[in-house]
Amino acid sequence: MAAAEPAAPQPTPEEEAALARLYADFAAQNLTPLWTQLGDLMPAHPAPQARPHVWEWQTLYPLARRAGELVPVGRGGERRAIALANPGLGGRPYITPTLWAAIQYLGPRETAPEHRHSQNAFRFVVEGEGVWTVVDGDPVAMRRGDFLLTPGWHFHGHHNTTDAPMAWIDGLDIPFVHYTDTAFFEFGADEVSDRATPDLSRAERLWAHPGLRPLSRLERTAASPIAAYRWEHTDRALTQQLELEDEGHPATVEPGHAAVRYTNPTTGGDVMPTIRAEFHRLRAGSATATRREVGSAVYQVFDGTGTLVLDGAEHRVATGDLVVVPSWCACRIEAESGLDLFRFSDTPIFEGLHQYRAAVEEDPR
Ligand code: GTQ
Ligand code: FE2
Repeated sequence: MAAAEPAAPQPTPEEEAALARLYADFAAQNLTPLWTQLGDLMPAHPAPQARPHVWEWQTLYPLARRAGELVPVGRGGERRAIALANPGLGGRPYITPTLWAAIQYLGPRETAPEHRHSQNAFRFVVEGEGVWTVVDGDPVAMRRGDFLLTPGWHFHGHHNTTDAPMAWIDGLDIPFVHYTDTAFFEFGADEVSDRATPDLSRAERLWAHPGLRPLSRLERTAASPIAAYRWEHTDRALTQQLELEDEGHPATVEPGHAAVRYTNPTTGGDVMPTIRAEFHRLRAGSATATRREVGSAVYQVFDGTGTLVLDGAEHRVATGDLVVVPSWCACRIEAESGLDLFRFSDTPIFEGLHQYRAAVEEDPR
């Protein structure tokens, strides 16, 4: 910089009064000057309102069960789904600015009616079985460890075929669609349209064969046509990554950390346009690097215990617990026992818009 800047002249009382009138006239005309908002609107790096937070499964599940006793499921309310509301987002039912996460509870023999919406949805099952979700007339069994898709504008309803309740988590892009005023919704059948209970959906019989694509379906689709990604496949992939590492072959993300991404077989990309989903497995005693990423993510512990260190604060977690990691939050995962984690995020939105960034922090040890 050149010579020292002269001190700014003090405004006169007349100038101050004129300035106050100017701001009042701005407000009256629905105008806002940039210079009073710059730091908030254009921070040096993401400064999320969403906060890191943990919801414990042992707290969530009994609350969902109480809702099952008191609140019927049916047309109008549509779903007995209880959203995880990020404490930084002013009471809105959003776990992040883009993502919805909820625990959904279906009592014995209950049915959640069919509908469709432009929001993309998935289910992930941490415990239980006996519900079939019927997606565009195709019954899809839901069991422990399965990851199930209901991409936007596909009809879907759920029914519990057993005498035991079942709960699972839903992930949707409801906040993103709400903020952008792009939502459409339609009711479907009051009952599910097909009450068959096959082990495998038609979608899986056509699509879920590793590396094999049906020649009758060569077009690219925006969302994956695979209705269910079964636990046995996910588990086997992770087990074999760790076996390869044991044998001295590179296979893991970093030492002791196996991971897979669920993909759309017609593109090789993410399962749905707005949502990325992955499964991570850490060996007992291992830890990840500390990473920051543009976009927000949610983890559900599938099995085991460990600690998530989020912007330096330690959060202990156990099976079923859900953890939200806001945009650009520094995240390190430490496994106590072996730790299995389901993860979903809004990353495809920001990759698609060329806004994605990530950084690895120096190892503090
Ligand atoms: O199961 O169809 O948690 O439409 C939120 C909206 C679940 C569902 C949710 C939904 C559903
Ligand atoms: Fe739905």
